[in-house]
Amino acid sequence: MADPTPPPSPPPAARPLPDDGSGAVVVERQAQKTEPPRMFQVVLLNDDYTPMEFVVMVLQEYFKRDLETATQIMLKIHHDGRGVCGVYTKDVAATKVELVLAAARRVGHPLQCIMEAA
Ligand code: TYC
Repeated sequence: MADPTPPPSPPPAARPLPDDGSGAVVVERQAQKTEPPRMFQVVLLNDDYTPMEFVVMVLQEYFKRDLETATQIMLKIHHDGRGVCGVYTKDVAATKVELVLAAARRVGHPLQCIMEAA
């Protein structure tokens, strides 16, 4: 009895590389297709209870700010209600938010840290 399943078709032939006859192989350039990654800003929010020193420490430890810049950012948050700590790719921003919230909760501070599209 005949086998009802047809034999598998051979794989499609590989597209030949361009050949200028010189024996050299030329690989064509691909048009650039990658977009730059979307960026996210990490924002600290003001509250009435988190000590200023803790916020300055967070800005130094997690956002690599020097003491003077960290103090300026902290004071901006204190006066304006919020301030940008840094701008990062999505995964890095999300990790920083988690680390800052964990550090604040460990010592009982209500500090709020969010990320938003830059
Ligand atoms: N407002 C707080 C205080 O007076 C200080 C503070 C600054 C808290 C920045 C949070 O993101 C913050 N102790």
